Amino acid sequence: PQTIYLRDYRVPAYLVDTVDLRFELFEDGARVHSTLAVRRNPESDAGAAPLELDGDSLVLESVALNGQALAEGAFEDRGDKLIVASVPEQFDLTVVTWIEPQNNTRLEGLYKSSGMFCTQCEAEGFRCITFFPDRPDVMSRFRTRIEADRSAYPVLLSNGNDVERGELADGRHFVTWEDPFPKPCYLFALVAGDLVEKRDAYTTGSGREIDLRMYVEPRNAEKCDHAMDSLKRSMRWDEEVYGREYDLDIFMIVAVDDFNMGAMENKGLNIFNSSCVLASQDTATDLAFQRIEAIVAHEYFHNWSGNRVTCRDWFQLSLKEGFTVFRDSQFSSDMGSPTVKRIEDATLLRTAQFAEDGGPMAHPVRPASYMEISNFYTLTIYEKGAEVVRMIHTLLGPELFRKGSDLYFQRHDGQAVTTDDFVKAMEDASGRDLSQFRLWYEQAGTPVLNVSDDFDADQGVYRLTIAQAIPDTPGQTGKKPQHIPFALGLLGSKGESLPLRLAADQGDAPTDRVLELTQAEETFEFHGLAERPVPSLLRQFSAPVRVHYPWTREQLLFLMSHDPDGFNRWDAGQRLAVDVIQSLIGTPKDTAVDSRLVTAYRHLISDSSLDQALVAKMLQLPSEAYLIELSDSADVPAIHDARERVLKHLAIALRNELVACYRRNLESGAYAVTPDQIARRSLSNTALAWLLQINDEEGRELALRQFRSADNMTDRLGALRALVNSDYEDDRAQVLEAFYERFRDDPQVVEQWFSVQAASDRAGQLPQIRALLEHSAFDWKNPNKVRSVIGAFAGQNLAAFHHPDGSGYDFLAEQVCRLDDSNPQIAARLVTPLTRWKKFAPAYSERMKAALERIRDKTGLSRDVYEVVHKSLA
Ligand code: B3K
Ligand code: ZN
Repeated sequence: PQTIYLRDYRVPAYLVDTVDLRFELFEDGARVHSTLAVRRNPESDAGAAPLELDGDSLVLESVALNGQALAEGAFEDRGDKLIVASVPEQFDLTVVTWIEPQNNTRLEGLYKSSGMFCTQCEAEGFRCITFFPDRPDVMSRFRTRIEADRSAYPVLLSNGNDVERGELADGRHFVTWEDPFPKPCYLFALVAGDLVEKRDAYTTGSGREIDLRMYVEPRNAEKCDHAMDSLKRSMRWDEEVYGREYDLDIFMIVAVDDFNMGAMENKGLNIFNSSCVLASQDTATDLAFQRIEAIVAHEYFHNWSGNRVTCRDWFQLSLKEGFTVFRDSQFSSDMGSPTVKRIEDATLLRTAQFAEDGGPMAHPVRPASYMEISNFYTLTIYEKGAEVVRMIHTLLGPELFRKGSDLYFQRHDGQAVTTDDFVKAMEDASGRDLSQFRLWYEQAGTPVLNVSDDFDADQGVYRLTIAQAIPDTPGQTGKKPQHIPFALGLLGSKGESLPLRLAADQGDAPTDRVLELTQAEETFEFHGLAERPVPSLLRQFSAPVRVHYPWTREQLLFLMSHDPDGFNRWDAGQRLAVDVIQSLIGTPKDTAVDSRLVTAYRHLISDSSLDQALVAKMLQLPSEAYLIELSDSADVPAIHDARERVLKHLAIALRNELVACYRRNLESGAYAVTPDQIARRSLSNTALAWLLQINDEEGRELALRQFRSADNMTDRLGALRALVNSDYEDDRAQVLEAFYERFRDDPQVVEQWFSVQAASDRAGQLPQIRALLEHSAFDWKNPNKVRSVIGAFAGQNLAAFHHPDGSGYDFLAEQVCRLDDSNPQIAARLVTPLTRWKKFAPAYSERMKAALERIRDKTGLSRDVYEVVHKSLA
């Protein structure tokens, strides 16, 4: 496969002003008639170059120029390109293609999912529908006529407004849609199916009435309310916080079961993975409710950050994704608990994005090259990209940031632009110089900050020295220092916040401030201190960096209970737990666990005056994945064992407190997804899980009772998970069986049922995983099922996946090869755990590498998997 480079970017030679589509949908295929109004791009120096259109898996039926059929020889069909050698300056091109949506297992372009037709065009799926200049800087107005059998496909949808509908012969009908906004073809969407419609309405700030519609399969009709409410909250929030109103008269959401990712922001017609939009108290967990709210918001926010202003090319993907993730995280933060949201974002970043940034696929937020763009929908583009925008927000402050986003939207409305245009708007609006800051887009790798300090008691001066270094990543060495906002505070011995008085300060000094790091090493002096303070570093995780500072356990315990910054309280607890667990790795079973950890957790569990949402987070021990990420030569079974020993030690020591905590947080009153109730359920389910880790009989009874009587999925699944992860084998079998029987007709719940088992070290050993793949509810064609078994096993059941005999690796390699033929995007995603082979102790890494080599040697490897595997082995 070819590598595409950013430096080779050229403006398109031809533009397409309008696209007129006619889809004839049948059971054995679809005929697509496409008429493009094409003209030479005045900004291109390509002159009278041949017209080149992209294509993929198309059967070309005819080509006509200005209505005249082109003779053989006047055009060339190379499969991936349709080339018309000589074209006038301006013309209409009509292309007719035949495609087979019913056989499309890649789920790119037009395909069928549980009987309905749907599309996924980002990034390069439109070329699987018809020949077209499939690149985001070609923006066109689309008119789409869909024809299909009326009884099988009563609902026919596309972007924009429905302008015409009518009957056709043979029981067929048609609907024509018109989207007044020019858009890149990756935002095109079509849906045809037998769907129920849920309607609602929203009145914008300027008084426009918007029709809100959700389309779902009839069995899901009762699972739409939460998404609809989330949508309305998102629309209001984007007006209030960004001054952005919705622009079309209709906003539609469709749920489909077979979908490669979470959802897609097609203009006016968002398409969602069912699991990211459908919810009811009985079937969705708190986590799912929150996820749905965030994804609905994310896709809605794309209407401005992505659709109205889009990307010039796919190297700029983070322009829309980083910014939109930042926007949705601000939204979630405003809707729930800001500290908890920040903890969740930082956890994802530190666990998974840092791992990506330290692995063979590391790439900058704005990559310089790729082979397959689908492989670049990554945590770096999305989450680190969002952190980069967040740092701009921190550096500018909310007012100037808003000025910057207003300028960005106003300046670039209707355009396809670059991340640099975004930064420029922020600079122009604020007057700040962000030239060094731009390195965040160009340099890959996670900066490491080494912090040291000393206290000059005579002068009352506390010196903080911060050195930054960015590790080498594939193709990038010798990196320059970056511009890093570093938030901090200093605490006195009673836990009071001390003034942060720099030498230049006059008047009152703040107790919380943001230092701006720009040098490889710099020292900050804080004056007027009577005693050596305890530093609270990188508050709110103000930059996506690693911080090393020689904290003592005493200092961490102190910060855990005194830091006014909730995020850093949590962080101190995590660092302490990491330190304790790490010190136990490879030690004899009876090695003592630091009793101070028990005391600290006892305090957390028992003191109900603490912020319970924060406590719920603080009680989660650092995950195995995070512990692996922190080590250089990971021995996973040893990490697993050390972590489990700490957990069991805490559970035994705090057994009575756990029971009390469980009872105190038992829900009373009607179920609601509020921060308070979420925290209560999280606490009671954590208590339950811990009690079952130590085979506590009372815990077992509580779990069984909760499983039977729960009125919501969070508690039902919490009990199920606790029992599945326990040694009570009979109970495990019984609750799994009962759960399945009750929910077997609900795919979203069955996915949960699969993943609870696949992620469990008790229920998810390899033979059991293989049995799950044979289960009648498993479906190789459904990405959610694949993720819930294979993805959960390799990504969450780490001790089983990293079995010393290498069987977990072989298993994954086998499944990747199997999926590569049908769905390369999903196959390439599944490879990820193996790509990290260098992180593991030699006995493991050698076997992981061998598994990668087996994938590499498969014949007919897709470009997607090829890129990931070859880069990992390089
Ligand atoms: N923009 C889509 C992702 C498309 C992925 C294509 N492989 C969803 C989102 O980020 O909103
Ligand atoms: Zn997005």
